[in-house]
Amino acid sequence: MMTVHHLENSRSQRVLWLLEELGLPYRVTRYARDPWTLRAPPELVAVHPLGKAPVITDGATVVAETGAIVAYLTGLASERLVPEHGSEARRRYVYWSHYAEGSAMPPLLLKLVFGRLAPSSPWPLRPLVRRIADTVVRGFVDPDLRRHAAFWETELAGQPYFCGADFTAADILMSFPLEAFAARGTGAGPRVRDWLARIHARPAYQRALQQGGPYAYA
Ligand SMILES: N[C@@H](CCC(=O)N[C@@H](CS)C(=O)NCC(=O)O)C(=O)O
Repeated sequence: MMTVHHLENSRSQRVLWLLEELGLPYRVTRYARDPWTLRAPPELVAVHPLGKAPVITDGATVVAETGAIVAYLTGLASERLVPEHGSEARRRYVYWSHYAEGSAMPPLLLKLVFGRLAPSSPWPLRPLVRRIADTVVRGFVDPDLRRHAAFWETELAGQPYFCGADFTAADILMSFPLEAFAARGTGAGPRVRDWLARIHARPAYQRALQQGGPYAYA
């Protein structure tokens, strides 16, 4: 049976959710973050050299990177939750599957890192570091995030899911950046809030929460 190496409060929640949606058997090994650095514990390096979550092991096969794991798992499930080849929904599926980690996550991560700069600096430097960090966030990161948030609103206009009428695995990939964005209270729009409410109400999402333990974004 495959094992999901799951880090608390992390992207790997999406893999548990997908497995629940697909009804594939799995077991979970949970890892806690370091409370101060928030890094994954060194045990994860024994599973994959980058030491990040998610990673799945399926016999001798090790698959890392959420998008690659989603492709592996939907492949095992006869492409359920993946739109048909050649359709407009499939074109959108490929786009959103890459966008989630490639475009949406970087500004969210920058916001997280710059937010931690001042608190983790030696105290005499803190006011200066805070000013620099705030300048970068206000001048560069926040405008980018506002642009992404407006884009999500436009893309969800007139259709309930990112690829169209049907829920797909691309919605699962999009969940973490949108949850992280909404959790920061940085202005999620009405369509994103509605989409979040609908995905959170899915029974498979709720079952995945039971499997994963602490998750601050639901
Ligand atoms: N693009 C990768 C990102 C993996 C990643 O950064 N995972 C985070 C969890 S949200 C992690 O393991 N962080 C802990 C660390 O870097 O020590 C993916 O989607 O799998």
